[in-house]
Amino acid sequence: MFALKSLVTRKTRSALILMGIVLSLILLNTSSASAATSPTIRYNILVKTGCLRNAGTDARVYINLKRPGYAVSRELDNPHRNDFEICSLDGFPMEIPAAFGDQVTSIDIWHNNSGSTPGWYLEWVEVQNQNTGQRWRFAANRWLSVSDWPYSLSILDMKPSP
Ligand SMILES: [Ca+2]
Repeated sequence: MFALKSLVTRKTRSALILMGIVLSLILLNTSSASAATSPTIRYNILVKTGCLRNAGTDARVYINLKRPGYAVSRELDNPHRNDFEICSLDGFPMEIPAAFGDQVTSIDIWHNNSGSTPGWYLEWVEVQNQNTGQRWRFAANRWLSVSDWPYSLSILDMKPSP
């Protein structure tokens, strides 16, 4: 009887120790996983290229999303896709630090004038906050080109269209 009791206790004890090891492994794994992923907000950037002759570009295009005191800069590029072709609508998903917040008050957009006929006719940009569903439309309707009016490769501090 005594022998049986001590056997059970020993078994129970080893089972408890094993459970403890498994639990700490799970906890360790969870905490390292959450440390690796800092909080982000998902945005989507929609870009409409105009339908005028030579409106498309193969230049590299960049955007700043801005709110007072904070700007996030990204290149707009879908790898393995020819973006910014004439008349096309291109979407660019992006994750930005949650510290940026939910509101976009203005954007900068520009390109590096690379490739053949890099002049680009931009109709509009729409910034979509995927977390809140909010959207901001930025109307451009102009060339970003060194050879077409207003002879500039950038539009800075664009405000959303009313
Ligand atoms: Ca691309």
